Amino acid sequence: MDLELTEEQKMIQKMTRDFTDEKVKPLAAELDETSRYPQELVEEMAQLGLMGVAIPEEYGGAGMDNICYALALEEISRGCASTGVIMSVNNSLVCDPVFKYGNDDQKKWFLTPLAAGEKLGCFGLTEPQAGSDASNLKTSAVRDGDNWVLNGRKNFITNGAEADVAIIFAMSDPEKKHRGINGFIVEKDTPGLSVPKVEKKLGINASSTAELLFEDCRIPAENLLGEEGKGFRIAMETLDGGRIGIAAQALGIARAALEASIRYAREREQFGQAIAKFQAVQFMISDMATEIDAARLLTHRAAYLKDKGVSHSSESAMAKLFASEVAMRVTTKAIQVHGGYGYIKEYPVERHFRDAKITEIYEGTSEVQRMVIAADLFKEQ
Ligand code: COS
Repeated sequence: MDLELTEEQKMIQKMTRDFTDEKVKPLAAELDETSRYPQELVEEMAQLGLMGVAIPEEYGGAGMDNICYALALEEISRGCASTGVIMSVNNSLVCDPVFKYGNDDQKKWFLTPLAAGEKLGCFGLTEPQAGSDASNLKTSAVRDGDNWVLNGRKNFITNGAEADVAIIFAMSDPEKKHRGINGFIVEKDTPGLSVPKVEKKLGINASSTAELLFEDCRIPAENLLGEEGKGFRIAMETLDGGRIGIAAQALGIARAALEASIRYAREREQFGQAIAKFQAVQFMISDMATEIDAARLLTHRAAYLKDKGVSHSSESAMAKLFASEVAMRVTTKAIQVHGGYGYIKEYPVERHFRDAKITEIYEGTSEVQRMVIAADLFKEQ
C-alpha cells in the first residue's frame, strides 16, 4: 500500500474539498436546523460523479478506486455529515451490491441510474427486532409464480423517504435461518410499499431515517439479487464495504471539529493571550490530530484491500470502530476547547458532536465491530 496519493486521488480530494467549502459547508447549519433533504447538493454531487465513485463508467459511475471514495466522503462529511451519509448509502450499500451480485439487466436498469445519481437508493436490512442480530428477519418473501410477495417492516432506513430503489433483505425459509434470507431490488413506487414514518433524531438531521412497510408487495422474480439463499452473505459483504464509508464519514466529522477548534483557539483570548498559546489546549488539539491521522490510515488500508478484492471484514470493522470512537472523542474535546461557546448553536461543534454519535451505531455498533474483529482473531487456522 502506497502512502502517497495518486494523481487521481489528489484530484478528487481537491475537487470535493473545494465543493465542500463552497457549497456544502455554508448550508450545513440550516440543513441541520430544518431537517431538509439537500436535493440541490445531491444533484451537484451526481454531476461530479460522487454517487457512484467506485462503480465503472460503463454503469454510470466515476470508475475510481475505494481510496478515492473514502477521500471524497471524508471531505463531503467535513462539510455536512447528513450529506455524507446520503452519499455513503447510495455508493456502498446500494450501488456496490448491485455491481457485485446483480445480473446484466439489473446493472443496466438499476445500477446505471443509481451510480449516475439520477436515482437514489436505500438499504433495508434492519427490523424492529433485528438490529445487531441481523439474521433474525421477520419480513417474509414468498414466491408466487413470477413474483415474490413481501410482507413486513424495515426501520431506521437511511434515505428511506427519498429513495427510488431499495435493496431489501427478507426471509423466505425460516427453517434454514440465515441461509433462508434473500436480497431483492425493490422499486419504491411498487404497490404495497409505503413509508409510514420518518424519525426525528439527535443528529444527521438532513438525511431521512425512515420506516418501510411491505403489505403484499409483489415484485418481479427477476428482482432477486444474487443467488437464492445468499441474501445474508450479500448483506454482510455489503456492510464490509459500507463500514469503510462510515469510517470516512466519521473522519470528516472529526476533521471539521478539529479545524473549528484550531480556528477558535487562535481567535479566543483569555488571560491576555490566545488560548492556542496554552499547553492544555495545544495538547488536546495534538491528540485530536493524531487520532484522526491514525483513523485515516486504518480507513485507507481497508479501502485498499477492498480494491484488491481480498477479504477485509476485520480491517473494515477496525477502521469503523476506531474512526467512529475518534469522532466522539474529538468532537467532545472540540466542545471543551470552545468552552461555553461550544455548547451553543452559533458555533458548529455541537452539531459535529451530535452527528458523530451515530457513527458508533449504524452499519454495526462498536460492539458488533468488536465481535467481527474477535471472530477473525479466534478463528481456527
Ligand atoms: N462476509 C461474508 N459472509 C459472512 C460475513 C462477512 N463479512 N459475516 C458473516 N458471514 C456469513 C458466515 O460465513 C456464515 O455463513 P455460513 O453459515 O453460510 O457459512 C453466516 O454469515 C452467519 O455468520 P455468523 O454466525 O457469524 O452470523 P451472526 O448471525 O452471528 O452475525 C454479526 C454476526 C453480529 C457480525 C452480524 O449479524 C452483524 O454484522 N450484525 C450487525 C448488522 C449491522 O451492521 N446492522 C446495521 C444495519 S445496516 S445500517
